[in-house]
Amino acid sequence: MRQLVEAITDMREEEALRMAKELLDKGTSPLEVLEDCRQAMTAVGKKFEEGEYFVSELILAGEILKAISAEVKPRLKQGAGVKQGPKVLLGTVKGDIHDIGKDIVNFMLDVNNFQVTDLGVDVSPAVFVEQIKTLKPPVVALSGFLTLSYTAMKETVEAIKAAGLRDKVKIMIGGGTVDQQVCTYAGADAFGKDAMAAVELAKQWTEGK
Ligand code: B12
Repeated sequence: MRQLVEAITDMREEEALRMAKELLDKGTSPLEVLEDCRQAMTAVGKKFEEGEYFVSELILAGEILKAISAEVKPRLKQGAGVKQGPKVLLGTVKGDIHDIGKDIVNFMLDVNNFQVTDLGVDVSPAVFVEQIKTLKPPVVALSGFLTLSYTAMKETVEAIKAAGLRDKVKIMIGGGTVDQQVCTYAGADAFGKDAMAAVELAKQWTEGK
């Protein structure tokens, strides 16, 4: 597994994809493969901070991760079919275009039978509000990887409040360095450190409903 982390970190795109496929084919848990990807992304982020990698490497890392995610996703699916679970409205907040973490949250919720509406990236507070009115989801999930996104999360929560909808939804936030402090700042109900945490929170908030 260590080798996969290294292949991604060193930008050996084809090799990384081949390795990931081989691991999955021989029965390695898809979640373990995702964990390797996460570790590699942390290493890539560090190299970027240290000036060894540039935005082009971030883009390539994003592409490698998307390709691997596409292999992982079908293996996590426990049979397609009409989703009947509670609705979750998901999106990356305004000003932020990171979507890899969000996409993983999307498919983990999806395989756990939630009906996810993914609004994509750079989603303005007004669009979240509009979609809450239309879809009436019990859970809203905001993703963001930039420090700037904390403000966007706060603005989104405030817009939901201003629209009189705050008591109709539970709001979770996550992505990158989001923690309890950011959660308090943004006025969200909880933060989750990974996609499984998102699933746990959504279950907790909707059980019995
Ligand atoms: C790939 C990447 C990119 C790609 C994104 C591609 C894509 N399609 O997403 C591209 C190249 C586009 C990019 C652009 C930029 N990036 Co960038 N990027 C990254 C990188 C390397 C990885 C992020 C990632 O996808 N990680 C993989 C996922 C799987 O990680 P994860 O956190 O474990 O995900 C889990 C949790 O976050 C959680 N989660 C996610 N969302 C949610 C939501 C909820 C509700 C819950 C509960 C949980 C949850 O679940 C996920 C799955 O388990 C990070 C470095 C890092 N270490 O994170 C920098 C990083 C986030 N980027 C950074 C920067 C600075 C930028 C740019 C400003 C660079 C530039 N100068 O242009 C731009 C910003 C563009 C914008 N407006 O958004 C900085 C942010 C610094 C900061 N504090 O603000 C970082 C930290 C790099 C660094 N160390 O400096 N980036």
